[in-house]
Amino acid sequence: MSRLVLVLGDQLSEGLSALRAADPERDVVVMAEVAEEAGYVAHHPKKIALIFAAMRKFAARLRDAGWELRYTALDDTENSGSIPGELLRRAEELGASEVIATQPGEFRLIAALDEMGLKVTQLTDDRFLTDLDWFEDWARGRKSLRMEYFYREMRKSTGYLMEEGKPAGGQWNFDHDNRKPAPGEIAASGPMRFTPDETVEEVLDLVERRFGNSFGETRPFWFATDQGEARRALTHFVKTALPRFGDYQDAMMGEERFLYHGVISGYMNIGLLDPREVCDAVEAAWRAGDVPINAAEGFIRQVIGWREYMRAIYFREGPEYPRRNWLNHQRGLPPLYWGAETRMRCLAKAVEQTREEAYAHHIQRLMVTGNFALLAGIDPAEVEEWYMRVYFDAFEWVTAPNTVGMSQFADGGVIASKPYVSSGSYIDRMSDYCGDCAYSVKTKTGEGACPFNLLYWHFMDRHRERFAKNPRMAQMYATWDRMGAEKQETIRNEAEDFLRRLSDGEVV
Ligand code: FAD
Ligand code: DLZ
Ligand code: SF4
Repeated sequence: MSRLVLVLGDQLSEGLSALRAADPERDVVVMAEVAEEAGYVAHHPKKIALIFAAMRKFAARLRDAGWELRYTALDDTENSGSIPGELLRRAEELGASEVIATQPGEFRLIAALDEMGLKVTQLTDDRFLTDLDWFEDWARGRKSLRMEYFYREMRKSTGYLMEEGKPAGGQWNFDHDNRKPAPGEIAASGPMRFTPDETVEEVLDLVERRFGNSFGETRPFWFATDQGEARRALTHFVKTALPRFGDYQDAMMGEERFLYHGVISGYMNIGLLDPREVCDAVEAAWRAGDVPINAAEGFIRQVIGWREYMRAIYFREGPEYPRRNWLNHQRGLPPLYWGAETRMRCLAKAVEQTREEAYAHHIQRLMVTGNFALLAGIDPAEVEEWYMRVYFDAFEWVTAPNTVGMSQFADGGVIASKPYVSSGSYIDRMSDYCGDCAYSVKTKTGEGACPFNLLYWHFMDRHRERFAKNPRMAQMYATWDRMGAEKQETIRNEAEDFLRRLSDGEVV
């Protein structure tokens, strides 16, 4: 009797463990565009288009490779609307009683497969480099987990950028060489853009019709939608942007959306690129002398370090992790996150590019939209939902630890050793946003004061009990204490007034 082989929309890899375990002679692959996955959050239309187009092309590839396949398009009249529903329908149609799957990247779907009443084998997703049992052993007994130590283990076990057992360049981490401010101009053309073919056009029409009211522009659409295109995008990145990636990793520019970033996270997360091939390409460019060590190390650290670490934390912490709220932040997400008018140029530009591209780079996510949400005390569950909705690379295994943990400190410090908060001066140093802003970044209180300046101290003050003992924050509390009672009171009052106006829906 044939078995069903489930391939999800973020499992588009020929080497997927479920496909490896199956037999093309007798087993049938099931792929389905379903309302439940497209609707559990109102994803950016570009993300849905990327996934559906890539699913359709991957299905064609599997058929060409000899697999028998049942594909359900979103508009199919028989479509049951969910992954378990489609598996049950196909099981009945084909007389199958067993499903082979690669474990999904979200607890919700793992549980749904377990509970659906067919025998489902969920295999390890070994597209990731970290064995989760190994991570558990590594983590157990440590007082606190820090990415840096995990990363060193990953460097040793993968051998990336290692020379005779030692880190290339004599250091594990070149983070200090990754912090140049925004350059005057950019010497790269941005990510490789692909003209939509017939399949992509069909999907774009479908998405506009079914999801046109969601936040985000569907067109222009230029993402890679198959493995070949994604590989070309990777090669283009390594050649044109990677050499300067290290220097300008943290820089932000109002009119340059991509700077020297890869814009490949979405391709890795849905399986069009394998993290190993990405790191191989980066290491080869460094060995050939085409990119400096701070760029190669900085990039590989993100992929074998942060990306793997975030996933391992998600699975270790469990299904309740995305709902944590250690700081008890309760404010609703302000409409400016959905494009409502704001006078804060940094936020306006980050949200504008998010709406148009379904993309913002790491520092925009962490130090602009994330920083503001944390300072303003927004409910982290609403923040997490926003990130899930708006980015092309958002899947719970990676979005939750980045937002709930790294960005909002809602896990109480599982991921970050201190909250990622800053006043306007950090944004000013790393970007060209402030020059044209209605607020003045140099003004700390009073007329025109940058809201980040006020909110930063308000955050420190209101959470003093939680953070005063953190040695990494002691200096900031000493600065706050030196300000004197009168100045502190002014900051408190002006910050409260700003937060009240924010909650009242005024343009701030
Ligand atoms: P580059 O800057 O070129 O970096 C290279 C690669 O490193 C990325 O492609 C990505 O695969 C990996 N990487 C870098 N940092 C991280 C990280 N912190 N976690 C995981 N992978 C990382 N990344 C996602 O893939 N999906 C998300 O939903 C997501 N949400 C985020 C939310 C917040 C609040 C923050 C602060 C970060 C988030 N990130 C997320 C991490 C990071 O911002 C994106 O991976 C990166 O911006 C993707 O763009 P890029 O490919 O141009 O990355
Ligand atoms: C994100 C997504 C979307 C929008 N649509 C589908 C779909 O129709 N069919 C499918 O198999 N997968 C889809 N996905 C990806 C899943 O949501 C993803 O596999 C889970 O969230 C686990 O990471
Ligand atoms: Fe953002 Fe403040 Fe700079 Fe304006 S002045 S862009 S609000 S940091």
